[in-house]
Amino acid sequence: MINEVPPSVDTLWDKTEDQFMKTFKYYKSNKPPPLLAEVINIEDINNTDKILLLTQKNAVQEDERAKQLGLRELKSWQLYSFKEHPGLFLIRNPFTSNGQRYWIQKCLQVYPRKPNKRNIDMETNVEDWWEACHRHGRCDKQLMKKLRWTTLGYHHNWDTKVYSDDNKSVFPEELSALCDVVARYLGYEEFRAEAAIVNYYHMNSTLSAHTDHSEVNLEAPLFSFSFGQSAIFLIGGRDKTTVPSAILLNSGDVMVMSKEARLCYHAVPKILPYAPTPWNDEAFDDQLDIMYMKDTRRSPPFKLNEWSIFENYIKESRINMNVRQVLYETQCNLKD
Ligand SMILES: O=C(O)CCC(=O)C(=O)O
Repeated sequence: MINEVPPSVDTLWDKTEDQFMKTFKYYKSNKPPPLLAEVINIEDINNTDKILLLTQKNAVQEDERAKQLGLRELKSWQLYSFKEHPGLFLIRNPFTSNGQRYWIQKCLQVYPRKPNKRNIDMETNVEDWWEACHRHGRCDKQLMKKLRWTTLGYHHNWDTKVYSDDNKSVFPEELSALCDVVARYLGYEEFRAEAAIVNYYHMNSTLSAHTDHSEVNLEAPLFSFSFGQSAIFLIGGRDKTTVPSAILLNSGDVMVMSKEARLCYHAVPKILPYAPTPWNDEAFDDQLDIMYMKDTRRSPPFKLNEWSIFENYIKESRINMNVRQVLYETQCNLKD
């Protein structure tokens, strides 16, 4: 008879607690680079055992704001769900090229301006980061690389993870409208965009495993918009014992974390080059100017012919706008 040796505490811990970290390390590795065969890629029809295409073209109600926000007609959107992750949805790039360019410009030129909060505030008090990066016709690559996040609306407190009514700025109107269009498409009529983190990733950046639980209202969905280079996005369960799925996020993709998926651990272990440049697919369209193209708080409005400096950034970076509702619909502030 074989005497079974009980596993050591270490081995047990490995099998339970550490599944998320193990997968994170696997995909983060450069030497050797990870195999991508298990990564769910909605552009690859072989993944049909893991994802479901949900789009019902006939039932979709168009939204007149879509064009002005750089979105395609809603009936052309492709909405996917994930068999192993109830509550997780992905809308495959619903943006036009002009739309991608518009949001990339907003994230670089407008959102990292004071009074919005940035990681660089610890070491510099530049008012306008993008302008400072391009002062005197030069490109300050060092300053450019330093920006890792900007917060909008209720500012995320990275230490306490608690929002405060005393620490918020005006939430950008156009981003709120964008989320409202996406939320209504998914049947959320009451969604209010109240806090956002804009994440800036370089080719070697990662985002470690975490849950987003600071919001009072955890029933509202979270909207995550990706632009530029691609990312491997990991999503697991409510603790780190579940082996996470790896999902490829490409420029323009919108990830929605709702219901069971809203509080799941997630992370970004790797940024991958994305060969297509969907921000360049169509000619420039100045009609996008109609409503949201002007920065209502400051002039002058965007000049699309300045696109090349934004393009140089996005060719080597990824931007993610991560938008949340903080309060319940009945609340006006955190004290209500
Ligand atoms: O970059 C991403 O796709 C995820 C960002 C994220 O998880 C966050 O900001 O909490």
